[in-house]
Amino acid sequence: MSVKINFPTPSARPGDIPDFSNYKFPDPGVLSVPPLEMTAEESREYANSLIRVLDKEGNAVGPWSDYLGEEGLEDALLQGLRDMLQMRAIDARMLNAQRQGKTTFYLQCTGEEAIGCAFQKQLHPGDMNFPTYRQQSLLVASGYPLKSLFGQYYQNENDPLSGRQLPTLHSAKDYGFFTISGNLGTQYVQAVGWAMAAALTGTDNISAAWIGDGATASNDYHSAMVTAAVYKPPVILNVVNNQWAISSFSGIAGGSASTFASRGVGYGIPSIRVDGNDFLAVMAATKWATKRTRGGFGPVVIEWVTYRVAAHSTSDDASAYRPKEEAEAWPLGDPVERLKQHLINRGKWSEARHKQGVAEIMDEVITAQKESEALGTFLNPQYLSPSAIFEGVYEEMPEHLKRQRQDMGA
Ligand SMILES: Cc1ncc(C[n+]2csc(CCOP(=O)(O)OP(=O)(O)O)c2C)c(N)n1
Repeated sequence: MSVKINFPTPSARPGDIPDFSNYKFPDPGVLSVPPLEMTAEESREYANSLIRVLDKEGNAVGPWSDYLGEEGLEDALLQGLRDMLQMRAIDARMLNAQRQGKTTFYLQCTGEEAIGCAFQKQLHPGDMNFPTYRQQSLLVASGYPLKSLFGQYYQNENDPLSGRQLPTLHSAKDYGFFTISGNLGTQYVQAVGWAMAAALTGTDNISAAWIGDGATASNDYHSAMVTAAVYKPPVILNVVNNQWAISSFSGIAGGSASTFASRGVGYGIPSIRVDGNDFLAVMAATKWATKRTRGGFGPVVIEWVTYRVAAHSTSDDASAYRPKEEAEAWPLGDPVERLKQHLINRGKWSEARHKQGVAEIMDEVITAQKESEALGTFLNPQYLSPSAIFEGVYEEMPEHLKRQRQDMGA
């Protein structure tokens, strides 16, 4: 007899038939809406199950559907569909742009659009997201100008950051979008700290921390969780479980042993698990979480269960580590198709209007992209003034930097 060690392996590798038989999802509509003051202990069922609203036919069912109410709902859903389509169009165009050498790097969020698009709409002005590189849908849904979005990807004169960040690492304080960090995990620490400051300074703003399933293995995630559990600041701790962390499946970060939401319970933080491909479920769960957090009931963990359809980034070949057909086999479907079907069932949308909508949105995106490309891309760079490197750090520029700027003649 010898001691043992465990090496987790995914259920399917390239060439295998995709296998999600280990994934047990409850039917839509079975979970109730808990009170805002729910404790961690009381949240166990929510942390192990899955909040779902849309059924297979695209109808909204159950208490979380009722929780959304009817007032303004159809307009919000139509807007949500538009936002998701715009996000998807940007993803498609930027993949091409990177392949053409117009930018160095892009990360698609295809398949995960519902999470950012529905979440953002429940926030108030002054709330702050601490996103990863895969939450650009928060920006899109906040009405961030396409001009600034593309400017950042191409690092041209429309880049609000003047080329000082990697393409895809946006920063947009006025849109509640804290500067993205390339170092995974740090956003959690900062979001918790920001929420503590919001409470200490007497605002009624909340923050939202974002992390991927893989990055929950980072130390920063755990220190942020302890701090949030102890001080109970107004923070929503989001874990986007899209099943893959580049070539590592979610089991490598502990996802086979327990759900990511149930870890929140272990820390003493009430936690819920939600179908991230169900726009209505995302909307309802976020409505509940923002009310709870803003209402002074402390932090909440949300695990969004989804699937990363695209490769990790434009530098990654996903076919090297997972079956090509895995995304299509994802049991919880595609967020755009599901919301589309729901709106058709409501009599608010049709296949023909959808086709037309997709084309119109793609046209808008292409027009904005071309306008941006005229100002320079990595293929035809139009260099920014060197004086830009001196700006944006100090409110009052120190003397020695003023002298350096003069020496550069900038
Ligand atoms: C601290 C740190 N370690 C490693 C990396 C390299 N890295 C970039 S993305 C990534 C995978 C992240 O996966 P996940 O958290 O699941 O998010 P996803 O990309 O799937 O959205 C890794 C390991 C990094 N950027 N920062």
